[in-house]
Parts: sequence; C-alpha cells; structure tokens
Amino acid sequence: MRIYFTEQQAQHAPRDEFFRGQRVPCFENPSRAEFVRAALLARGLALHAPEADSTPLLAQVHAPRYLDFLRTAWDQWLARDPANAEVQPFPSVWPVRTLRGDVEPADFVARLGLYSMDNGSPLAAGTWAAAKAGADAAASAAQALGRGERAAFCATRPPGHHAGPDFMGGYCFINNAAVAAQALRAGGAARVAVLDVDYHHGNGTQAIFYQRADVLFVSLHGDPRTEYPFYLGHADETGAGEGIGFNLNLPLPAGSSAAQWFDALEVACTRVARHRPDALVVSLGLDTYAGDPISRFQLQPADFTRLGRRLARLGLPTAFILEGGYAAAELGENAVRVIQGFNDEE
Ligand code: Q9C
Ligand code: ZN
Repeated sequence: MRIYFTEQQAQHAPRDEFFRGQRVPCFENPSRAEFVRAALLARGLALHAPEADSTPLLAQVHAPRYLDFLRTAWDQWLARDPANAEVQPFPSVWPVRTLRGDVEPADFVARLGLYSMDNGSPLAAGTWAAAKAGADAAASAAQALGRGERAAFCATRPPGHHAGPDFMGGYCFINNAAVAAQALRAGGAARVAVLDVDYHHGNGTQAIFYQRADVLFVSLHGDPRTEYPFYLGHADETGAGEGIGFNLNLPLPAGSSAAQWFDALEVACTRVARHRPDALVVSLGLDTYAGDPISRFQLQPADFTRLGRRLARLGLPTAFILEGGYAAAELGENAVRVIQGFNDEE
C-alpha cells in the first residue's frame, strides 16, 4: 500500500470553531495528521509526498468561481484589514430559499456565506495550501492504482467529503474523494465506486456524482434526522437522471453498535460489488470510533481491523482518503488498523 502524507497539512490551523453556543478549539487540527504519521512510522511504513498536480481535476469536481474564491480567500480577508491576520473569518448570512446565489456579492463575508454550507469550516492563512496538497495526494493515489498498486492511503487533512460543487462545509474545502474518483475515471477506469464510512453523510460527494452512473456513491452514516449534515443523506436519495440507482444511503441511528454497523457495511459492499467497479475510493472517516468526541457510533479499535479486512475482500484497487476522526490521540492506531487489516487479507 502506497501511503501519502503532506507537510502542508500543518498550514491549515484555524484556532477555534463554534460548538454548542461556545467557541472551542478546532476538533479538526494538525495534531490529527501528526498522530497518524507517528503511528505509520512506528509500524515502519514509508510515507510519500504527492507526485501529481490535481489542478486539472479540481475544475472537474468544483465550480471555477468557488475555486477562485478559495484560492484567494485569505488574501481577500487581509486586504480588508491587515489586522485580520489574527482574526478568523466566519460567514454570517447565506443565500437560502428565495435568495439569489447567482450574483457574487462584493462583500467578502457575503461571498464566504455564498460558498459555505455552515459556519463550521474556519479558514486560516494556509487553508488553500493544505487543501490543495491533500487533493494532490488524492490524485497521486489514483495514479498509483493506475500503475498497478493494489492500494493507496492518503493520510491527509483537511477532510473533503462535505465540500460540494461550489461550497465548503463540515471542515472540508476540496472534495478529495471526488478528485480521486475523477482521476481514476480519467486514468481509464470505466466504473468507480466511492464508499463513504465516515460517521457523517458525505453530502458533497453525493452531490458531485448524483446525476452520474459511472461513479456509484454508497454511504453509511448517522441518520441525518439527528446528525450533521442534517439536510442530506436520507435513504430515499437514490440518484437523478442518468444517475438514478447509483446513490445508496444507509443511515443508522446515533448510538448504533458495531454489529449494526457491520450489517450495513455488508449491504454497502454488496452494492459496490454489483457495480463491478474498476476501482474503489474509500472515504475513511474514523469518527465512527466509540471514543469520538462529536460522533455517536460504537466501533472499537479491533473493528477497524475488521473493516480493513472486509474492504480487501472486495478485491478492488483501493484508494483510502482520510476524512473525519476527532479522538486525535487514537486516530493513528485506528488508521493503522484499517491498513493492517487490509494488508493481512492479501
Ligand atoms: N462546529 C467530518 O467529519 N460540526 N466533518 C459540528 C459544530 C460538524 C464533521 C460542530 C461536523 C463535521 C469530515
Ligand atoms: Zn465525519
């Protein structure tokens, strides 16, 4: 398994976020990747810097005006006031129903609202550098599979699966799983499957591929009736147009046990296999862990080994993309368990 890590991840280091009416230190922070790096190195696994440039792929999964905004957002924030270097921008108004999203406001915070689904995705000076490097890793993982590698693993952050065609959200800016899937298609895979096992529904990935039959999206996640992202991820979302039948959501109640979760994983794997994909992208959120501070499933460390084994048994070239997982100190061990479970099954 070829593993990717980027030094740029550390440049995305916003200070705090809104949580239950308070500002708290960001759950999604550089220590997450550092814990994963340390655990991988402790097992003697080699880490690689991305060798691909994702630029052409980004325009295939995100809107040009969103990418332009994201690339220049911090400079725009500083242009408004140099003292903003020490201040985090947050959106405060959004173009919801009846309001217009087609006209870009001149005001920076209004544009930030236009391109955000929530106020939970703080920007920092190095957000673009970190997110772009993560997307480069996703493109590199796809390329590695194209060269005949059995699997690749992107130990990168920020995560990506909540980022939609033209918006950030849920700590995500560039949809790395979508970049990997698109790169696999460009590299000759006729059919690709994305299996999203993060605790939260991958609304961004679903939206990007909702009308397509070539990229199947399957997700198991906390029921959006009670869990973030709330407004997508229900079982009746099955695709549109050409994509009808190529989207499968398996929502589970908050608090679900590992046994319930693995039953749903079986349904997911059966659907993936029926697609007969040439490659698989796994949106690997590890926030299904029982110790996760913001999520409510009950997986134990040994369950991540079992997950790795089950995914290997699909027998597909597989690109793992790290998504959520906020019990930072345990994130490395849990990631390594997925990798070792997958490799053991070989
Ligand atoms: N600031 C991922 O796991 N935020 N994103 C809840 C409010 C939403 C999680 C706290 C959680 C998003 C990639
Ligand atoms: Zn998550």
